[in-house]
Amino acid sequence: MSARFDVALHKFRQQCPYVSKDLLRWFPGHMNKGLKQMQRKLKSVDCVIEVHDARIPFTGRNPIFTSTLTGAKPHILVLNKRDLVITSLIPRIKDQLKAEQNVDNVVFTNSKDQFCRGLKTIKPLMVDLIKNSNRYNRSEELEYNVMIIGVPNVGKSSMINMLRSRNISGRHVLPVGAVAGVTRSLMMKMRINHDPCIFMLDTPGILEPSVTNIEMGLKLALCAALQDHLVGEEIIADYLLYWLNKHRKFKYVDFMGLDEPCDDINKVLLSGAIKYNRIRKVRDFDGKVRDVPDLLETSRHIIKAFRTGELGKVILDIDLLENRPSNKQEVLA
Ligand SMILES: Nc1nc2c(ncn2[C@@H]2O[C@H](COP(=O)(O)OP(=O)(O)OP(=O)(O)O)[C@@H](O)[C@H]2O)c(=O)[nH]1
Ligand SMILES: [Mg+2]
Repeated sequence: MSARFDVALHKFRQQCPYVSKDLLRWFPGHMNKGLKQMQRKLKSVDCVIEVHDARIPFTGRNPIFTSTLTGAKPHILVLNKRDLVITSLIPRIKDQLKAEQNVDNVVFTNSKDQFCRGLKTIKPLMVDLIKNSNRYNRSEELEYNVMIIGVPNVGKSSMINMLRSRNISGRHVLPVGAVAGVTRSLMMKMRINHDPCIFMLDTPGILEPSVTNIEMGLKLALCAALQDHLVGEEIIADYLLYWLNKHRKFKYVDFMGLDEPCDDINKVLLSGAIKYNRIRKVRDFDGKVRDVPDLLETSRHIIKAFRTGELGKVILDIDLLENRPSNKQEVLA
């Protein structure tokens, strides 16, 4: 934290910015179709891996998964993008998921790091779970089918690409991308292991058809599970600013060229636009061209900085973590 300003002098919003639920609802046709295909495919699946964003371990998981897809099958919850979270909190998150949601198998991964220890534990864990499960109609089948599910953009396709053994032939890799909705249809079936023979089925990210909680929707938007332009970049940037101030995370102050923390998104964006020369030309009513700060581009800039970890590692769900640490400890983490 910078010594230039006295945090005690600042009062920050304690209430999440209000946003219409309509902006946070995104359930296009491909999700509806994908969900039905996934449900039909379930009888040929031996294990379900649910991938979610590690920055929101307690919110944003699609309840339709629990009610229709994960129920009777062995289930692993993979919390991906571990590189963006405060790792010292991982054991407590695991304990709480077990205690509150009865999730036994939780693995934290970084699907951009081929040496990630969490990634390495997934294959043996799923083989073990399948071997110890009742496979019903599939008990004679030698090959294992594993379905990867999750909300958009959490890293499902990236994870399958990483889990493929190096000795698997074929150079085909699944398309991945920073925008939600890259995988739009079921199901790329990809062999990831020879012995035992394991196939993974990639699926499109599926959100809940309706938003139950505005802050949960904003967290999903901030983690890029919805497409930014549908929610509005300036709205996402405002939620980010609210969250950073509330949790005393002040790396944005220098990043946006400010002298001290500020809770007004327009002032923060204006300062950032000047610092990064994000200026656009507009023609006035009298025909003269003038320069104005490009607040949309600057919003994109601060959102990207958050998503790449430049504004610090976070657990956006920190308020939902029981016996959470004091602000002082959080800042040091
Ligand atoms: N920092 C970080 N980024 C990751 C990680 N895993 C994936 N990504 C990035 O997250 C973005 C989404 O990855 P995808 O693999 O396309 O995610 P997906 O869940 O398949 O997305 P949809 O197909 O749109 O549902 C890409 O920009 C990846 O590079 C990770 O562990 N850490
Ligand atoms: Mg995908």
